[in-house]
Amino acid sequence: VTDVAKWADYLLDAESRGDAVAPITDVESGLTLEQAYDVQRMVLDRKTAAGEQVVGAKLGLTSRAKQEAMGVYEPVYGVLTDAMVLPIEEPVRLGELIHPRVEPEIVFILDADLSGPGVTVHDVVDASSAICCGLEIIDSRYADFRFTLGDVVADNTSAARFVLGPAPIEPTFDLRLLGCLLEVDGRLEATAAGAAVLGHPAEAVARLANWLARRGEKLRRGWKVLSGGLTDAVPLAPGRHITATFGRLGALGIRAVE
Ligand code: OOG
Ligand code: MG
Repeated sequence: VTDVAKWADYLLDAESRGDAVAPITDVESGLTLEQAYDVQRMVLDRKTAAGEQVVGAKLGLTSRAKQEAMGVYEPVYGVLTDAMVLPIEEPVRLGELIHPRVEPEIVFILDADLSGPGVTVHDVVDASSAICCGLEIIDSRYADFRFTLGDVVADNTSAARFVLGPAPIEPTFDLRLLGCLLEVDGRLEATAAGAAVLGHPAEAVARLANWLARRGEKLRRGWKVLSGGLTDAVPLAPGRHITATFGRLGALGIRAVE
């Protein structure tokens, strides 16, 4: 039987030491998706017991670019806490993390609860007072970012930090056509449109609300929901500067320091 508490401590320990560990499924076979979400939940419970507050949720592996890069072909979700908030203009401190990577995302700001089942794209847009651009800094606790579906779910889908764009706007236009340019040190690295995320980024949020219903949970008013990287992620290195420019949502940059 899977010892949920043991694996939660294993991952928390890797995070606090800043040292990557082997994927759980290298050590123990038979981790089910349900158990993986139980491990994720226990990691969160330990963090909230220590004073962290939940501020939102995230989806991962919602674009083909991300799925192919990581070799995991199913969308997943994780939880965001206040300890992961990176204020705008604040550099990413590499010493606090293991091997961070950055990815551009479309972020929904909810002004109503969303509880499944049956949540649609339309419901998500309706419940979102605003959307903004975001950069997620992911940092797998597993060596070389190598993991299976169950591993990445247990590890809160590599969540580490996120920064939100400065100018949220109402989602009153076609989000499928929202363009995204990703630049690294001023050089164009990747391009995408909103439709890269499951055909429509609000589809990701709708799926999340519907999955949460199975565990008796819901998306809450005030939460920020990251709909998933539109492009593959870019590794951070000292001095590196990464900028995402998103059509009507404007631009957002971050820089890494030791
Ligand atoms: C898993 C997290 C993926 C996204 O937006 O696709 C993710 C990983 O790639 O380490 O956050
Ligand atoms: Mg992400």
